Amino acid sequence: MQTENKLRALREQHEALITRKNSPVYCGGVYERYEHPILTAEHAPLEWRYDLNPERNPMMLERFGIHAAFNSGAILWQGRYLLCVRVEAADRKSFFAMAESPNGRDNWRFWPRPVSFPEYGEPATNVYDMRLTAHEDGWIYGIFCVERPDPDRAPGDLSSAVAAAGIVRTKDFVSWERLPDLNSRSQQRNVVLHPEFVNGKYALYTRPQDGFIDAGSGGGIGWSLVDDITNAEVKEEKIINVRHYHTIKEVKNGEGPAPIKTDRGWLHLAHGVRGCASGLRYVLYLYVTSLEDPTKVIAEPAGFFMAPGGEEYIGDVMNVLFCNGWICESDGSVLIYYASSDTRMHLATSNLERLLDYCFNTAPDGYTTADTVRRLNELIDLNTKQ
Ligand code: M1P
Repeated sequence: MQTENKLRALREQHEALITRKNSPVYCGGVYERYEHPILTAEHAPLEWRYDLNPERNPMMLERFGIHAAFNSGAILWQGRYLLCVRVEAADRKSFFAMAESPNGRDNWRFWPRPVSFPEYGEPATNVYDMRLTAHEDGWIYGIFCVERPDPDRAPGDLSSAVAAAGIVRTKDFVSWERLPDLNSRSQQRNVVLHPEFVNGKYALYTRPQDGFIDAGSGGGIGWSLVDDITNAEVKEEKIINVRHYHTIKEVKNGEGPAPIKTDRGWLHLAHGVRGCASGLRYVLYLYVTSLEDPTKVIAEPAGFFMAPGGEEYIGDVMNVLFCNGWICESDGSVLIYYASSDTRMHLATSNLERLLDYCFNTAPDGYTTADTVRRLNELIDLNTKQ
């Protein structure tokens, strides 16, 4: 009886969490943040965490620890709002799981089983951060980071790893075809497929890096054209969004979700990283590239678009906002699914009109205090003359 009561309480708490009301909160006008996280480790189905049989588990104890639900790819597919969530188990391994909401805003529920697809080559130690792209070739692609131990690590070094881009494709999010990993001279993370062919080729946003953590000489977000996605190779790589000293992206940056096509250009969301006394700080920023030449940045406001706030600072890896999924609805509403501190998922909402206004009417970085003060005085002048 006691076991049954515990089980009933668990089910009620879980349902209450999933169906909790969540509302947008004003944050200065460019976007709204939703009050509560939209997905957390506690949203994981009870069937994943407990043996629900009272005889086998009379104390109703957890049997499988789920630690975090974060960095999710997103897509609006056949009217269905889907996230491909990075779920992290207590053993530090990440896996992918689909979650669905009736409206893209609340009531997110995981599908009953995690995503599974074949390995490619040496089995991965860890996989994470899938970007979903509905490509004009008719497939939905998922590109994600594949982590394996560094074969050249020094004896006793148990942390050196190699990051590569894994590629899968699907038409239903249930069966996934695994393609060969992206062949690249450098390590790669944050690789994203552009949704359209460019000059008849697949186009990838890349992030070349010298080491597993260190972007090093990799100057920023790269761009590479690929002849055959079933055998993808980075032959030439052009840096299209550069890092810069004393900015929000001086240590590294990375493309977020696939860009959204608008009549004023391709709208991009990316993350920028800087170092400080408390470690690395990850913030989100926006930029726009030209429709005629998607490698040309035509707008990029100075500084961050979103940075950690309140409880978002706290988590497994502190001071991190990361986004690899957004959805643009037919009326131009934009749903930004971002994660905080490698722990939980949140939602911010905006629309194309506001995001493009922000991009084109916020001055770019001038890289000096003098320029920042000049821009501020310009605004004060405008307001004083009114
Ligand atoms: O811990 C912060 C992020 O670190 C990595 O991102 P990047 O390669 O851009 O530094 C990834 O591991 C990411 O998943 C994580 O959120």
